[in-house]
Amino acid sequence: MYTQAMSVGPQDAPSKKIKTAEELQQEQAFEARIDAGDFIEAKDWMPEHYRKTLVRQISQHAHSEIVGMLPEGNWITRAPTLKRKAILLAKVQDEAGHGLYLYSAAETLGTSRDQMLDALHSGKAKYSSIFNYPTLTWADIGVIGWLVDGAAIMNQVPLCRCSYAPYARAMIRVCREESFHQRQGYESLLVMMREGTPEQKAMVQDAVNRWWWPSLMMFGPADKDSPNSEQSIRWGIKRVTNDQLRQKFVDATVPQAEILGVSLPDPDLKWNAERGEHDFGAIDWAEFWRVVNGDGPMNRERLGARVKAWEDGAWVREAALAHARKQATKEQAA
Ligand code: BYC
Repeated sequence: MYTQAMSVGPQDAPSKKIKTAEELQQEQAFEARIDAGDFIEAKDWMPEHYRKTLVRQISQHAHSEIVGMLPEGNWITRAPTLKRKAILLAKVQDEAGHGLYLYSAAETLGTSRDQMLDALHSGKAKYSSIFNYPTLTWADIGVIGWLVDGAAIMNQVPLCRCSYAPYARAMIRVCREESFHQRQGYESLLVMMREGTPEQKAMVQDAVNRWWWPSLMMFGPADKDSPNSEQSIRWGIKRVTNDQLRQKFVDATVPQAEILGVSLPDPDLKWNAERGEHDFGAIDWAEFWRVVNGDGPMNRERLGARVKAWEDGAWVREAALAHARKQATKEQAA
């Protein structure tokens, strides 16, 4: 079993130790496969840094799905109708499923689920900044579907072509479900904006104002400040850069906002005919890093809820283990 550290980043740059001729050959063969557009399977040889980068990204993605259940889960008991409650329940359950596909994909790289969860609970592993903001009103649930799942799809569709095949396969299933998530959010906002009271419309606008900038931050730091992007693009782990995806998201979302009848809270947002895309205002990167580094409005609550769920579930894990041991003893005796 591999026991690599969870946090890999620029500080864990590829090992500087002198490589043997065989290692060099393996590396060249691997790079040639990547250049040829081959997909890498779990049993294939891969550089240690490729493996670590994938464990980092996939496990953080899995953590985001599981932590992402919390802000929306907060509204299940208060959904306004049975229909909305059933949709929200299904969506939140889907997120749990996404987490499970992704933990399984990361496990194929030799890191155990316990190691990944330990890294989350100890604060060593990251999860998406977006889930550290509170869900204050019912309109937040529609806006999360529209903007947060919309940003997630934009980021995740290219991951269906990730060079690591088990991750790519997991992402195909995830993306199918995410597109339902985005549509249900948008549809619920359309109903509020077309049939709602002035107060309900104002509630939607307020939620858009609060979620717009954090949604743009989901794509990660600007390319020039993204330490992992260059190598990840080189290896076909990421197919599109953070800034390119952010731009595509803005361009896709502006016309949707117009149809909804909401404004986006950015006075600098405007169509640039020369570039054929929208210009938009400066992102508050100080806020982004504050939230990523644990000091957002809901970081403590989110992590606290995950740690509590892990501790409260100890008896289930113990019971399952005791049952498995008993079965194994029975089988040995037979
Ligand atoms: N939040 O060099 P960079 C969902 C970190 S869940 C926090 O650009 P990379 C949903 C980054 O990890 C959607 N941290 O990194 C669920 C790195 O730190 P480390 C989640 C962030 O990996 C429930 C450092 O900043 N989606 O859709 O090349 C309900 C430098 O960044 C963030 C995924 O996880 C952030 N926003 O690119 C509803 C997609 N951004 O690790 C919806 C998979 C950056 O070096 N992940 N950091 O310590 C990715 O595509 C890439 O990992 C990222 C970052 C684009 C996020």
